[in-house]
Amino acid sequence: MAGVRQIARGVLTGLCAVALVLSGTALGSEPEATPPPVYPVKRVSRAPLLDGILDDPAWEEVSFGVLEWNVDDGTLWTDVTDTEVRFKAVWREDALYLALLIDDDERFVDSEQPERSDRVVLYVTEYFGDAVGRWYTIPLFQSASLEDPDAPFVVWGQEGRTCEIRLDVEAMYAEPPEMGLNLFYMDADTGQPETRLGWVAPSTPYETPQGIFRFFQRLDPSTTLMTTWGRMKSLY
Ligand SMILES: [Ca+2]
Ligand SMILES: [Ca+2]
Repeated sequence: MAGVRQIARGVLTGLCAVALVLSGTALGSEPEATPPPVYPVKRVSRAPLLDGILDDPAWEEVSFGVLEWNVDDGTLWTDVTDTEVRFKAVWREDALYLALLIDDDERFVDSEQPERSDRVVLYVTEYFGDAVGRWYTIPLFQSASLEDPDAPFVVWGQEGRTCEIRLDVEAMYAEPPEMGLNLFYMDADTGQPETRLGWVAPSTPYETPQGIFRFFQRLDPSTTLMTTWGRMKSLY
C-alpha cells in the first residue's frame, strides 16, 4: 500500500509541476484573466429528435453545463428555487444541437410583448475575428427567434421545462474546431424585476462574455447502434 501511495504521490507531484508550468505560461501573458469555460461537444451518429423531450440517446452521452452566473451583478447564481437552468450540446453533420432543462418557478408569457416573456438567449461567434456575434432571442414556447421569426429551429416540451434547438454552424470543421458561445436565460416573473442567468461570467459591461464550444470529431461508438431511434420513437 505504501508503495502505491508513494507512486500516487510521485504522479501528483509530476502533475503539480506540469500545472505550475502551464499556469506560469498563462500568468506571464495575462495575470487577471479567468480562462473561459469549455464545453466539449461530442459528435453523435444520430441527431436528437427535435420534439422537446430529452430522452434521445445522444443526450445520455453528454454532461450538463449550468447557467451559473447572475449576469447583472457578476455573482454566482444560488437561488435555484427561483430558477435553475442547465444545458447539453452535441453535433451531427453541419448542426449543433442544444438541449435546455429549465426549472423556473413561474413560467411567464407576455403574448403582447414576447420580448418580455421568459426567454432563452444565445450569443454565437462562429469564426475567428467575428467580433459581432449573432443573437437569438427565443421567448418561451416560440419556435423561432425574435431576430428571424421565419426560421423555426426550437421545439419546447414538458410545458416549457425543456427545449431542443438546432443551429446550423460550420465551426466543427474550423481549425481549431471551436466556436464562442454564451447562453442566457432571462427570467421574467409577475411583478418582479427580471433576473438574467448566463453560462459565462460577465467580464466588462461593454463586452459579451463567451465560453468555448469545442467540437470533437471522433464518433462516439456508444451511439452508433442507435440509428433507428427516431423511426422507432415515431411508433410509440
Ligand atoms: Ca428529443
Ligand atoms: Ca419566470
